[in-house]
Amino acid sequence: MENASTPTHCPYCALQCGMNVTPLPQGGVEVTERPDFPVNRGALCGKGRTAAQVLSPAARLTAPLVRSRGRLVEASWTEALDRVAGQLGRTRERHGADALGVFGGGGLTNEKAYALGKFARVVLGTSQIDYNGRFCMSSAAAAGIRSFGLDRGLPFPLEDIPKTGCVVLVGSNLAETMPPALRFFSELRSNGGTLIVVDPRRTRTAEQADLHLAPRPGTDLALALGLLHVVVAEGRTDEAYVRERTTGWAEARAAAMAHWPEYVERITGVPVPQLRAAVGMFCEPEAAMVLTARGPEQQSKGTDTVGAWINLCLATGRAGRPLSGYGCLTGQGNGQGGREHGQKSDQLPGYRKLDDPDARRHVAGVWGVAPDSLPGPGRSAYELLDALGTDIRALLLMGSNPVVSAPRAAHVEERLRSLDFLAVADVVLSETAELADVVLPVTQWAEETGTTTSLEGRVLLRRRAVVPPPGVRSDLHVLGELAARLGVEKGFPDDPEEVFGELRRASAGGPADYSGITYRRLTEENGVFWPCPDHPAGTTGAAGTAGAGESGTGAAGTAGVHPGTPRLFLDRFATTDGRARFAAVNHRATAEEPDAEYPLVLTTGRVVSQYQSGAQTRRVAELNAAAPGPFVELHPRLAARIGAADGDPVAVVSRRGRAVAPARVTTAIRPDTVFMPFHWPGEGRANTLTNPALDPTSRMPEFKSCAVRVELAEPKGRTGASAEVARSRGPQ
Ligand SMILES: Nc1nc2c(c(=O)[nH]1)N[C@H]1C(S)=C(S)[C@@H](COP(=O)(O)OP(=O)(O)OC[C@H]3O[C@@H](n4cnc5c(=O)[nH]c(N)nc54)[C@H](O)[C@@H]3O)O[C@H]1N2
Ligand SMILES: Nc1nc2c(c(=O)[nH]1)N[C@H]1C(S)=C(S)[C@@H](COP(=O)(O)OP(=O)(O)OC[C@H]3O[C@@H](n4cnc5c(=O)[nH]c(N)nc54)[C@H](O)[C@@H]3O)O[C@H]1N2
Ligand code: SF4
Ligand SMILES: [Mo]
Repeated sequence: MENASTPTHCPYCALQCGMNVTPLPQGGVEVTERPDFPVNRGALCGKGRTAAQVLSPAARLTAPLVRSRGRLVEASWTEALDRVAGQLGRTRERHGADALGVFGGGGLTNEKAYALGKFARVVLGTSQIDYNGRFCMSSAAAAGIRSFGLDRGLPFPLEDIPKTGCVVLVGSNLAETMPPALRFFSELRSNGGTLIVVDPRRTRTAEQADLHLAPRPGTDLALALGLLHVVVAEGRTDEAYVRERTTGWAEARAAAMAHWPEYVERITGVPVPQLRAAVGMFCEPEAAMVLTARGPEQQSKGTDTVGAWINLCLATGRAGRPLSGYGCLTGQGNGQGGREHGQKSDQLPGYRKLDDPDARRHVAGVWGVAPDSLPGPGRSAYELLDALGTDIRALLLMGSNPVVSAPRAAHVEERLRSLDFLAVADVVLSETAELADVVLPVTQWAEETGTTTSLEGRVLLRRRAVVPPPGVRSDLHVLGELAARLGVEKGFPDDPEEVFGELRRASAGGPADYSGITYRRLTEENGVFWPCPDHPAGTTGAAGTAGAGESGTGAAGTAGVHPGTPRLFLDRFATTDGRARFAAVNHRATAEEPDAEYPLVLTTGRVVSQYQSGAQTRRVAELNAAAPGPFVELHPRLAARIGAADGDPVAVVSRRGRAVAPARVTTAIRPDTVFMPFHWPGEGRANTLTNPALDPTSRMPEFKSCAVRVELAEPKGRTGASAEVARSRGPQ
């Protein structure tokens, strides 16, 4: 098996493109096309194509590291694991279980996310676990649960997109963030459908659109309310649908009516004729969709903002109907599954709630512990990071690089440094791993088997395709060894299929029910959409999972097993009464509006050739050549005002700190807004500037808007990415 080509999936984003991975006889590993996977049909972006380079021992960690006299030095696995378990145990004795923190990631497989959540609650007994998905799509998840009773990013497969009439893409730059998915939108347009893109920048995605709306960052809520106002004023409400399938319309309608188009134009900068044009394009065809990504979600009002876009779908009868609906384009490789199986602070596997007594009983039963022994909900990701060194004394981190990716990153870095003990499991020496007391080098995607759940809600099997270098162990192995050292001998197997078997049982009967999914099925089918209970379709009435009957996953559907659920909500929503709930929302300002001292808005995001904190992709030469470093996108008028030419180093200053990067002068951005990608550490780190103001429901930080000023930077050398870091203690 391990000399042949193995069909598997990309390690990076939530599209989870299919690819073939082949170890080469002369050494090295090749990634090739895999046309049989319907989502990408063989197409890969540059990151996927070059992913195998990070498997090379030259790019990654191959031995555990422990801190000795201030420096990280190689150690044996026994020494490293003893040290982690010893420190966690001692910290717990001295300060209690909640002094132990655990931080996970949406890139971890379902098996790992499940095991990590179980490890925190059963072995450590701590409530203090959360993960980076909180920084990603948590606002859309919260809004989906509020309106539909269930959060699955896309309630339909991507293949439905070309067949609808109009798609509104809100704050997604998928031409750069999910390039192979652009095909679905080009097909939509060649089928006669239309694409509306809402983005403060004229991105590569916006260039594909029939209509581009460019609101000021942080004003999508007003925009959606304004569009709903026009819908009502023009008599385009679907009254029968609203009556039969929703509740809460009167209040939502009243809120929209208070948002006159002219008022909305003043808030957003989007001209009234464009609002009317958008409503026409959205309402005329038989079916239409709204898809959101990080633009509207990463706001301190992200949940309400997504709620307002869902309202637009509900008022026009465009949810829970064929080829219509609201969806969130989830980002990380396992961004969907990673939010379902218990690494979130308030959650148990199967998307169950930690404070639900029935859920506690069920999962405690599977885990063989008393329900009362399970801790309650803990802090959200930023709040957890902010508590490091005070309430939380020791942290185990798996699958995230917050030194680069967390908001107000210099403060987070300082909090990490103030810990008594930090252990990081990673494949590379990330900027966060550099601060650790123990670094555990782990196996990666192509070296291990495990499942991920794509942005479509499609559970997929990533297969082991190559032999890992000696010296690395799997995350599951690490958790098992730590559990044993902390006195829990059983329940943390190395074998991912065994973990998945337990996850199936733990998820059975929950909203994200995986109990009917097996590794065998996943090797035979191109993924299975959850919910997929362990009995044939139609034999129980799992709330809101209607539509199961018309699955498209093929063979298994006929064999007396549940076929999975590609399309949700067609008969009813997952609420107790089966109706979708309008969200009662009003526009409000961002947490930090521009003022005289900080007159501009900074927004942040991604470029096609780097992934997230860059920990993996900055180790690939071809990607670095394409995207060598940070930059500040600014309008020519703003550039002229501060005297900056294209390429000049400019300083962006916020209340959190100062970052310096070359200017990229372009008319593709609003003159009142600057943009920075967040993939790099050091003086160009965008997150030195960002505001950790949190959404009250989702606890999502406001990555997409903060107040800044921009000035020509002084000659290189004296900047330092942040005053906050300069004040903190040096390396341990
Ligand atoms: N190349 C690459 N691909 C990736 C990733 C990566 O790091 N690199 N990461 C993956 C992950 S985890 C995620 S979450 C996805 C993210 O995928 P996207 O959401 O597409 O990525 P972003 O660039 O963060 O944001 C999208 C757009 O939002 C716009 N925007 C900024 N502020 C606002 C606003 O206030 N309102 C609106 N409407 N738009 C705004 C930005 O200009 C940007 O073009 O990408 C995934 N794919
Ligand atoms: N300013 C700004 N900041 C942002 C965003 C933004 O738009 N603007 N977006 C936010 C979003 S959407 C996200 S998702 C976060 C992501 O930011 P991070 O959480 O930092 O995500 P990654 O950079 O993917 O970090 C994953 C780390 O885990 C390692 N890793 C990969 N696979 C495995 C594995 O299987 N096991 C282990 N143990 N480690 C592994 C990688 O090498 C890497 O070091 O950033 C957020 N930060
Ligand atoms: S689009 Fe996403 S899943 Fe596909 S190859 Fe690129 S990074 Fe990988
Ligand atoms: Mo993300």
